[in-house]
Formats: sequence, C-alpha cells, structure tokens
Amino acid sequence: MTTTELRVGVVGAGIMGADHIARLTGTIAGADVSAIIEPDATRAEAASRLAPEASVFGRIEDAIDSGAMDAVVVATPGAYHEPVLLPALDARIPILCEKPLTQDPGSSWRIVEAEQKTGKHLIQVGFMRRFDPQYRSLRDLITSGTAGELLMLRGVHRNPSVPPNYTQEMLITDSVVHEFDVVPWLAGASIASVRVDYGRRNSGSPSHLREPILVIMQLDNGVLVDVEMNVSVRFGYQVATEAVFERGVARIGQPEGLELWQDGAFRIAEHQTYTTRFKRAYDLEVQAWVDAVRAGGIAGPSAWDGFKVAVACEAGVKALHTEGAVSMELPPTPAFYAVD
Ligand code: ISE
Repeated sequence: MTTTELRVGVVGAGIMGADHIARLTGTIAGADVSAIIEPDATRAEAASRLAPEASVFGRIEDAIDSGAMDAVVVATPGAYHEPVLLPALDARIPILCEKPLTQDPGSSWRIVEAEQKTGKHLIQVGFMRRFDPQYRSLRDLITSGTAGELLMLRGVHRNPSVPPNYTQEMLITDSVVHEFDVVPWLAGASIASVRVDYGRRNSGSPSHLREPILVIMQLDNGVLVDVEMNVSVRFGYQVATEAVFERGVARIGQPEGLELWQDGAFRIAEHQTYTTRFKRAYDLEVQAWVDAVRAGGIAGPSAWDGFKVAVACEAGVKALHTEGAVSMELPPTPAFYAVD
C-alpha cells in the first residue's frame, strides 16, 4: 500500500463485504483495505486472509478513533446500516453503502438529515446496476429517443434460491429494491404506484414464502413496468429487461458466453449468483467511487436516491398485503440534493 492510496475500511465481511475486500485488494486502482470491521471472529479471520495488512475491529467507532481509514464501505445487512452510517457521517468519512440505504423511510430520512448537516455529499449507495454496461446502453437508448418514446419495461429477477432467513418482505426490501432504484433511473421518471399480484405458488419455494410475485409499477410519465420476482428457480441467477418503445424493442441481460450444440441440445451457461452476473458492474462502481472520493465527491446514487427507494419499498411491502395499487408520494427534493 502506498501512502497516496485511499485507505478503505470495510464494515461487514459476509458475501458482499468479502467480495468488496477481494475487489479492493485485487482489482481497484488507488485504494487498499486498511480496516475490517466485523464482530464475528470466524468471518473476520477469513476476511483478514484476503487483506492481511488490514487492522481488524469489532466496532466502527474503534476503527474511526484509530484513524485507520480514509473512507468506508458498509456491507452489513440493511438493518444494521443506520448505527454504522451515523458515526461515519459524524467523522466526515466518505461512505459506499451497500443497498438498501436503510430499511425504512424514517431511518433513511435521519441519514439524509445527518448528511446535510455535514454540508458534503459523503454517501454513495451501492445500487450497482447503474454501472452495468448493458443497463447503461439501455439508458442511452431511452434518452436518445431513436426508437421512439419508452412505453413499457418488462423485467425478470430470478434467484436460484434464498437463505433460510429470507422473509416475504425481503422479496421487496432485499430484491425488488434494485428495480425501485434502476427503473426511475432508466425511465427518467418517478414511481407513482406499486401493485403486487400473486399467481400459482412454486411448490419448491421455502414454506414461509408465497412466490413468485409480479410487481407492477406505474411511473409518473405513464410508462408501465412489470417485474417477475422469483427466488426459487434453481437453474441459475437471471436478471433481464425488455424495453418496449414506440418503434422498437430492446433486451438486456440474456445469457452470454460459450454456446454449445451437443448431444441433440443447445447449451449456454447461466450465472449462478449476483456476484458474477454483476461483477463488472461492481468493479466499475467501486472504481468510480474510489476515484470520486479521492477527488472529494461521490459518483453514483446519493443518500436521497436511497431515501426514495426506502419510500418505494414501504409502498411495495404494503402492496404485498393489499389488493390493488398502493400510491406513493415523495417529499420535495431538498436543495442539497437537487441536480441541475
Ligand atoms: C441480494 O441481496 C441482492 O442484492 C441481489 O442483487 C438480488 O438479486 C437478490 O435477490 C438479493 O437477495
């Protein structure tokens, strides 16, 4: 590690935390992992093997007091974000916060208030789909208008399986949360309402889950969006979108790579998990964040974007238990977050 490199602390060494530690030590230029904040000894030890030079702490407060980090990646589950974000903001430490910002609009509001008090944009939220090259091309196509106006977005979000602690609400707060960020970003519009429809239950779903579900969003520019959220497909990990325009249709997220015709069948490999499907997006996201922090800013979704998604998730969770659409309204954007 050279003295000019950004010294990054990583809070939480689960799947995403470990993935980011490996990325920061192996792929990202201009940064290294200087601190690992993880109360679980086994996870901390495994993470230390990825970044042997990093100091290990049980609490973020101790890492801050030690002066061991210039910036921090927060990769704990969403329920633990607020108690980590507040001391980091207080210490004016730039943050890349894995999605979601927090679990509900009340706590997200407290975070945007705390950030505004610092007078600086310190938080970038880890909605990595915005960095995926295919999503970027689709957004460029929509903005260009070359296929006419966007009419509909039709998405599938399929996971092979989910861990035992995954709840019905997490279909929204842990999974559809990505669409709640990326859809408004793609379409240049806000979500006006969310509806959830249930069909036939997958007999292979964990017994406490009723899924797949169909999530239907109306945007305030009239664009209609549907997303199949399906977490027990077994065959692989698939996130794909079809965009319907006035004069064309575009698709992203199709399986790619080696195509094999053999034994009377055609095969192409499918991803098994999000860390490989979105590897490039995560790499680009973290590199952009490191570069922006070194230049004194952020380079992606802001805490305000995180707040808007928390409001959408609240509507989405309500829609899980409501017949018909649940409308959502956002408060006016604070001047601090207004973009020209
Ligand atoms: C997981 O937490 C993620 O963020 C993945 O991107 C998403 O596809 C998955 O459904 C979530 O559980």
